[in-house]
Amino acid sequence: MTENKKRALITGISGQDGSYLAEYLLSLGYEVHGIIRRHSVAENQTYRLENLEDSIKTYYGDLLDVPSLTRIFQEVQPDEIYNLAAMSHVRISFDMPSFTIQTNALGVLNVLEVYRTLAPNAKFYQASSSEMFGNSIDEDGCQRLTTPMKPVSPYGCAKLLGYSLVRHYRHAYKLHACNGILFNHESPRRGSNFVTNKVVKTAVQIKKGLKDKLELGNLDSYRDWGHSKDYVKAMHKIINHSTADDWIVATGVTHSVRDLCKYVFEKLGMDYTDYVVQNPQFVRPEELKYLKGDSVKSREILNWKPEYTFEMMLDEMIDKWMEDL
Ligand code: G4F
Repeated sequence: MTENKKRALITGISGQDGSYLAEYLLSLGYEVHGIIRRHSVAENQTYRLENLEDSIKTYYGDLLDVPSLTRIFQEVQPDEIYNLAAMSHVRISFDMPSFTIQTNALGVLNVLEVYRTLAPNAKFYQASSSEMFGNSIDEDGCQRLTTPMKPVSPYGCAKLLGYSLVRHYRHAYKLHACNGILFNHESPRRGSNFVTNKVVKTAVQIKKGLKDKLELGNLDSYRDWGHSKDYVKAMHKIINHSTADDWIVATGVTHSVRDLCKYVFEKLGMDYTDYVVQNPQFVRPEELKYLKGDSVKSREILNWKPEYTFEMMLDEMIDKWMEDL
């Protein structure tokens, strides 16, 4: 690794966003370092990074293990820190509330403290989430920076504390610490227990005669779904804006889970109503019903806009599963 390149440190580099962000930063000439957690099946922690093995440097660490963060920060001396590591599954956060709060809230505090003490001149990006809004909706049907945040899951509560800590550290210690409030974003690299990839994968399995039904929870919740590749570009614009601030990243278009099923099954020449059944196991104790983000500030000031539509993104995911299965 060379001396004069900008150094980026990505926590959660092995995730969907981490892997796309690493690729994007490499394409911009960055030196990319990333933190991965130990997993009992070694391949599972790096399969999204297979093509990047020779181009990035990874370190074992964890947001809850401050000595590991200290060691990594001392070694990397990052210019930009992207804190993407999290327990990212909302329904599972009801099963593991304590772990979720520790990782997604206390973990942010840990990384902020190490940042403040060891790399205060670096820029910091926090992966904040539209799940923080809960069921607050402005009169025009959108969520924006001024919409009250009233989370309805352990995941959302933890993310709200992380978001608040980033704002606090920015103001108290004059750090360049930013929040990107990202609405749902998907891709062929999405875990197959999130609804988009679960629907696409199972529909393809049904099409190929490998399964006969798709079990889902709530079909009537709405989400503003974008593509992860577009959203990692927004992260880079956010951290590099002249002033540290909070930003919404969203498409401004919303669809229900039912719309998603309808599109995917129709694309494969099937009728979703013949295959989709409800299983209470996938219904949440409290549901966030409707998301539609107003990202006008990011579009006007950062000059960011998504390239993928909902349909283009799903087509890409369908193609991937048609090839893989
Ligand atoms: O795909 P999901 O699990 O995503 P969710 O809960 O909206 O969270 C995602 O977006 C957040 C941003 O708002 C991120 F912060 C978070 O990390 C994550 O990326 O569920 C989407 C919708 C929900 O309403 C859920 O109830 O789909 C509904 N759904 C219906 N059946 C299901 C299922 N979700 C999953 N995962 N599995 C189902 O069987």
